[in-house]
Amino acid sequence: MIDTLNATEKNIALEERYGAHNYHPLPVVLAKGEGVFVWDVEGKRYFDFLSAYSAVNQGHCHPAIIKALTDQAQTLTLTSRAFHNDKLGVTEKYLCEYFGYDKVLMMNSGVEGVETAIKLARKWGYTKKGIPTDRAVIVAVERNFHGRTLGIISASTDPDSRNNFGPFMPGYHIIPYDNVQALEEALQNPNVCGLLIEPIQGEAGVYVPQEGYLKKAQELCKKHNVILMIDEIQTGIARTGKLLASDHEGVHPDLLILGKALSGGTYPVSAVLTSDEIMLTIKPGEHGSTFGGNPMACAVAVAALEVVKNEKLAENADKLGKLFRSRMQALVGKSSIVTLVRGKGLLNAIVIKPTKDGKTAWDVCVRLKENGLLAKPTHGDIIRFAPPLVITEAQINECCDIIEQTIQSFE
Ligand code: IF1
Repeated sequence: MIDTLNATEKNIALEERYGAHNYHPLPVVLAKGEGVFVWDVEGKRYFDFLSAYSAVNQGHCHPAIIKALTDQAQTLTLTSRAFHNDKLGVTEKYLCEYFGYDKVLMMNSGVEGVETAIKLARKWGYTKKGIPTDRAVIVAVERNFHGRTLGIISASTDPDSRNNFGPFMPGYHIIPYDNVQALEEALQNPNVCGLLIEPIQGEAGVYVPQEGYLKKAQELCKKHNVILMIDEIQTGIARTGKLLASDHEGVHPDLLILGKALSGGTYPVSAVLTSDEIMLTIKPGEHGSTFGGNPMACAVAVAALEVVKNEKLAENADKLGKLFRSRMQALVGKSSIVTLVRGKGLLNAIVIKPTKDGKTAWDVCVRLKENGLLAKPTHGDIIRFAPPLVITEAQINECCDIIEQTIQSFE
């Protein structure tokens, strides 16, 4: 039976038969990536408008990052932290100077960075703020997304992320996002050690908080001696038109969490950056990871950040994001199914109202695929558009043409 299938169907059938069903991908099988483009197994080319959820900001297979990866792979890949190596210290210095912090702790996946942040906040809460043992509270917000471990889905308000995974980790107080009064009230609790927020809620559907929310959060955290922990795993590394989304409000997080594009999508690299006071509360043997900060991770992280700086990706994201939103806004006026556009830099989303015959954001994404552009819906009616930040003005306009023509085909 399998022999009558084409390459796309064969690959999908293998995943169906042998893989966990923990995703519902669009029916496309990718085989090659370069810059803003990906190609499927049938040789068809697409604009990638998801960028692996903002992990490929520098474009697929960026030559400078791939060179760093392959050179290091032929030299020294992993020493563990039982010994020093010639890459970690220089990379730690590079990261601290690049983002303006005293120290960094490198991990692998984004969620490991988030878990590390929570452990640091609690450790600091007990040893520096004097919170009674096992009473520390982390304030998080509704519709958050910080990863998939039990420690952090314990803070989730999304049924899909939590249902039937209990019992959950205690020690969270969940408040509404983008609500200063709720924040003021929550931080009164002397047992609060940290506030964990995204500067823009990506997975929730690119929710941009009101101007001044981050600044107010920083002021309230200072007032109540609480660590402001900002998760820039998806919004950071130039995605929103600044190096960090926090930069739009001039906010310097007490503790910064990075991931995804920190390696340009070539390797899992995450990092937590903070002050000596907070970082040094964790002593030798109290936290770690086999692969955390390994020479491969160090090599690609430096190369990936050099690309961001040298190719002025934040400036490009800012300029082309404004162009993209203005063209999408024009679509809102003309279309009966696009009801809203929102975002910052090249992290944007449109909200799709089901058509009269019941077509949804999913159907729009399937047709976008047929028209040569890959995007994925989130929470049913939202389509996130996040191309690699190396995209050109001509390509953005070509992609807006594709989006407009596709939307109009549903009218
Ligand atoms: C999936 C989206 C989901 C993140 C923020 C931490 C993490 C993520 C702000 C954890 C990861 C990924 C995970 C992936 C799909 C994607 C995602 F928001 F980007 F769209 F799920 F919500 N903080 N986001 O966005 O980083 O451990 O994955 O490296 O789990 O389906 P990770």
